[in-house]
Amino acid sequence: MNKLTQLLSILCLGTLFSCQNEVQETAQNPIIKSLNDIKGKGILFGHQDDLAYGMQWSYVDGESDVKRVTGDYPAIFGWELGGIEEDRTVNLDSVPFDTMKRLAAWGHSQGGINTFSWHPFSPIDGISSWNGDSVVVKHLISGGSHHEAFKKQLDKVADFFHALKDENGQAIPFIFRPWHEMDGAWFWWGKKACTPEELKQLFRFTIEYMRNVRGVTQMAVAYSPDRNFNTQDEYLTWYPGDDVIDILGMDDYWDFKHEGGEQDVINKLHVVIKTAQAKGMPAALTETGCSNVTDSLWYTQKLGVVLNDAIIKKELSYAMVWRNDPKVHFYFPYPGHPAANDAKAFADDKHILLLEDYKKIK
Ligand code: BMA
Repeated sequence: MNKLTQLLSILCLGTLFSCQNEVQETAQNPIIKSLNDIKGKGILFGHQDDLAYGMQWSYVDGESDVKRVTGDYPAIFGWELGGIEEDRTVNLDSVPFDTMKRLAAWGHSQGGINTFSWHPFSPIDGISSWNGDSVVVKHLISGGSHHEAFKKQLDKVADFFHALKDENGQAIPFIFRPWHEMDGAWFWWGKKACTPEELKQLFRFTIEYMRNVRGVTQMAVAYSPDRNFNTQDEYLTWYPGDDVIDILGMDDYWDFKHEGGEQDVINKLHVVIKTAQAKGMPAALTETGCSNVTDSLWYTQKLGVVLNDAIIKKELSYAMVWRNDPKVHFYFPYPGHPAANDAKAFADDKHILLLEDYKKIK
């Protein structure tokens, strides 16, 4: 090959690769499309571990505390992967990963959307995620002493996602929401134990490794700091980049706890929404709730008030409450609980979409 042909073939290959990249980038995850399409038609309601266990039952196919109280399943099913990186068979909350896989596939087959959080044990010394003073992150990113060990953890998560298939053997699309609440001080990836730069590197590496090295392409990624921001700049302090993030979220339990705090939740969601609009992404209240639903009107008078705000009503795609564990805490009432009627009234609001409502609109 002479020099000119060599140069030409390099140029051709270059064009081929950049075309492939464009194709990959423009092939939109169906979840992102659904979450964008749903805006203004209603807000999808989600519940963590909904299909796995509840207040008087565990691992009964078809059961759900949301269904027991409202007559329908949530449209968003949340799951937790903590423990998978250590090859455990059950997660932090004792949910067997095989069962989780089966239930998530069932939720998908019914038309729902699955979202996965991940609170890993540190690959350095196995301490739990809830160690806000432990310096871990800088050892996991490129050049860090435990970078290779971290990759092995990511491989376990990628293996799980690859095994998440529908009845035809097709990969199930899902939301992945790692490294959340980084603006709080309770996780080893939180603000006390790493810098925004380190967190961004960790986040970027996680997603790039999963997508580019492990081929997990059916994944939409959510960014969800806790509620410690007031401005767009503050909200984006830890943001790893448009190329790795697809959904902009916020977790907020705290603001609901003080008198009039709904307005703070509304103001912060406005910041999330404005940022999401500028980026053409869906916005979500990725985690919220009132522990043990001690306020029997929390659903209509707190969460309902926030979700009925004019801008939020038009622009928010989903809101998810946390899990119902009788031994630890629960966030959705069960039949007979003082908040049950109110939660049903909340769910009956036309703008709040459970699974059947979502399917009719889709
Ligand atoms: C927390 C609590 C814990 C649980 C963890 C991961 O908010 O519910 O009990 O282990 O989430 O699901």
